[in-house]
Amino acid sequence: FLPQRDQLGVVAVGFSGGQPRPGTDAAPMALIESGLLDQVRDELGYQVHYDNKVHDYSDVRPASDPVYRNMKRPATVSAVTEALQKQVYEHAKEGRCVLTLGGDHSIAIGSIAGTAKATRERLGREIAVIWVDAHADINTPETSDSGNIHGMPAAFLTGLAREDRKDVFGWITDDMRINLKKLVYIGLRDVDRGEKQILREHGIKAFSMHDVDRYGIGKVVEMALGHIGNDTPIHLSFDVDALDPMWAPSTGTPVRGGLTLREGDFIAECVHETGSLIAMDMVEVNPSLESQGASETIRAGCSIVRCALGDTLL
Ligand code: Z70
Ligand code: MN
Ligand code: MN
Ligand code: MN
Repeated sequence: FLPQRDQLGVVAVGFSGGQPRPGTDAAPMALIESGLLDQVRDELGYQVHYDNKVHDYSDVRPASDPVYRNMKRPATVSAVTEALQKQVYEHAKEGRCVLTLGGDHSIAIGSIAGTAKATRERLGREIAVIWVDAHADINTPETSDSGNIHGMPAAFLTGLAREDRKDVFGWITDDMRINLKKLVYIGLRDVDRGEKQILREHGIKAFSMHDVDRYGIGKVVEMALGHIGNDTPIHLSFDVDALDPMWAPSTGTPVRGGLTLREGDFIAECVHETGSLIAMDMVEVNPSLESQGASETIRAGCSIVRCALGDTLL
């Protein structure tokens, strides 16, 4: 069922509207300018399908966008992620592995919806999602304190959050949704009270930093992959704030006590080794924060993407 191993679709998403800080919109260009796609092409041997454009989706953004059901910029995030869903779907249905460069984490609504739909059509299979993050991003509009949609993508993707209005995620159909049993987290350490209740109530598999400390990253990844099962197509959604701020300071919500860069790379290497990676997101890099840490953070993001795509130490 694998995507053609050597074909990579790339979508560069210059979007920061899922949270309040500008800057994540500049991340795709920063990652690409630092040589990421050249390395993937020249060193890892992929044929890269990229339209040479960072999308800002200005053509689909609504003129006005008031708060709705506690969500900030709901129609904007909805329109951008709907357009992204179509882009990712088009790559994935050709059998390409798809790399989405964000952008804040709200964009995972579009990227994961696109791979879930394409994988059902191509292979008749449900995808699994490995969500590597300090945060669970599974607030519903009602449980969210912030109203920021980058704290909600997992809720919309699993159907825990639903909305009929077509211009506010009502475009998400069942074939784009993911199974709560096939979502697994690694790296959690800043989870809201309402989110903890959601994780518990639905028995969602989650490995926090406490588990990483207790078992070590090797065992945690083994357990995470064991939970989703062999031969399940995997979408890896990697929020750079899963890494400790020592390695990735330039992100909107740095949280101490995170993964080392080596642990982040290791997760990505193990996902690659399964042979089941069908798509990946790299999100929440914000080059405009912590100016002296921006290049470190960009390097970290590039390293994790390369590892997921098959860069090996030996
Ligand atoms: C909080 C909220 C979040 C990233 C912050 C924070 C969510 N749970 N996600 N930074 N990447 O606002 O819902
Ligand atoms: Mn996130
Ligand atoms: Mn996060
Ligand atoms: Mn918090």
